[in-house]
Amino acid sequence: MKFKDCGTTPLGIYPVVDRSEKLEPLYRCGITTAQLRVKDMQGDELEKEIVEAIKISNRYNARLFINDYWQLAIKHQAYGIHLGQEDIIEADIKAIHQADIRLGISTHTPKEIKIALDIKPSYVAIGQIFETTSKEMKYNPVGIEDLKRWAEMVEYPIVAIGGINIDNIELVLKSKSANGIAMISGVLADGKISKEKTKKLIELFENAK
Ligand code: TZP
Ligand code: MG
Repeated sequence: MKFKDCGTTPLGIYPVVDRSEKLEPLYRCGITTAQLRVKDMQGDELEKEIVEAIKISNRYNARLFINDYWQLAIKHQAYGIHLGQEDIIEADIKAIHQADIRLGISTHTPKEIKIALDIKPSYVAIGQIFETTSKEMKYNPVGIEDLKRWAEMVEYPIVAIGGINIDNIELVLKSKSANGIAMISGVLADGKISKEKTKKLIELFENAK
């Protein structure tokens, strides 16, 4: 059992958003990978949000990963699902595979990387690279040196996440360790998508290729 890959184009700048309405402005800037990470909805409201996000992403041919809600992602044939370490214990990994949906897995330590590799995922996310205020973290920041070292053990695309923004992305790019660079606050200004930041980040990513 091996999960589908994400194609030949690098995942690139990979925004993680809490609402489907944030996706279109990102795609208009040239973003090709995104994640819907909703933490405050349930029931019909949540399902509608997921359906809407998938619909917009399909329109832009973008690679949308649904965080956590793997049953709804299967039901609505999402491009991908993103799960954390606790989630992979509970989720039906086989059902996700059978639905032909890609799977990205979060990791924070070499031990977690090993667990993720056993699942043969579509990508392995490593974080938090730098200090982040967007999520409460159990571990200290990974930093660039460990990102480089750990990346060498992984034969899957790597997504670097956590505390990455316009001011420090060059450090991540210079490490040549990440196929995708995920961020929440890095693409925002006053809680809204910043087109200026997004375009600049894409430019920096493209120039580093
Ligand atoms: N997983 C690891 S760090 C993180 C998540 C969801 C938060 C990333 O947010 P930011 O604002 O890009 O640091
Ligand atoms: Mg989760």
